[in-house]
Amino acid sequence: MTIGIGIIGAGIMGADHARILQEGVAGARLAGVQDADPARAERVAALTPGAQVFATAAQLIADPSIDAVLIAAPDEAHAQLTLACIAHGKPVLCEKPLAATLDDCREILKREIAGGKRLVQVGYMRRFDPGYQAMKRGLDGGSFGEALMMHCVHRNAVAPHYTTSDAVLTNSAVHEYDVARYILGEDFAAATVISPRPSRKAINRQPQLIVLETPSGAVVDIECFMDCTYGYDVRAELVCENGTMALAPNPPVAVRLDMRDGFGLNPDWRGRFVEAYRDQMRAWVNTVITGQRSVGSSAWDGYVASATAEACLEARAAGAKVRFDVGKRPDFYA
Ligand code: ISE
Repeated sequence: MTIGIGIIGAGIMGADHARILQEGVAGARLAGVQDADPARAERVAALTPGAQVFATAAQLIADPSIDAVLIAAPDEAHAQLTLACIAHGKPVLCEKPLAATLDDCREILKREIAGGKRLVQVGYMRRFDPGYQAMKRGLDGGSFGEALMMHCVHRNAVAPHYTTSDAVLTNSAVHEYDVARYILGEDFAAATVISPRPSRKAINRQPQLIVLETPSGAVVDIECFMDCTYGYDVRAELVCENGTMALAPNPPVAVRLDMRDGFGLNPDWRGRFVEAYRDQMRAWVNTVITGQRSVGSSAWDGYVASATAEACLEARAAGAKVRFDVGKRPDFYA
């Protein structure tokens, strides 16, 4: 069986997901593309023979040739498009964040539960990264003992000029909220956020230093900085009772060139997380075809990441530690 995937949004991420499908994902083919800019949709669809360009997202979602939908449209459109997929009973992989507001996240949970079928996966692809997966396996294996701390660094070389300090908490650091919670197996219950002064190269946003605490007492610190200029840099070290685990450099090859000795960096997340994006797609397609669950983030996980972001916004505004409770996971998402 080969399922037809429709991609909504043909920007940087939509085009990258289309590339993954073009390179070959067993059981799936790119069947349709839609974008507010039809020329952009044409360019992405043209690389796959038979892929159709749709005039509207509603037409793509409703079309019988589309078995499952990948949403890579702007964040503000995520909720409405995800709800439309649920209404049509079509599986959907929505880029993070699940929705732009917590109310919209809750509406998605409500409608998915009412429909009685798990249809939504959220694109928190780091769960598929070999490094984070090894960290989770190591912790679950028991020989490291309990996790005490996780130190995270998340730096973009450059960011679009409209990126705000809020977006650093709600659109970038959300990856760490999701993957740290996945590895630790616990939600967060307290947040503290400090904002250093901005880089003079990007004065309209500040780096963010976030400290999250779990109910059992593990602490996760995250430095999230959008303007480091030198490359895309993601690091994580898990400190446990008996030892530590850290992500290895990526690309995993040390080079000596031009009087330098060290590891190269990717310009952005697409290269750094190339395996994670590919394996996320494979796992999602497998879920759609077989109904088997993957480790991919559910709508509940997407809601929790956004609720954690909301607590971080509150903590920064308060200039103090904020305690919060994301609520009990409904049995539907067990
Ligand atoms: C971007 O939107 C992503 O999702 C990347 O994975 C993240 O690292 C980056 O900071 C975001 O701007």
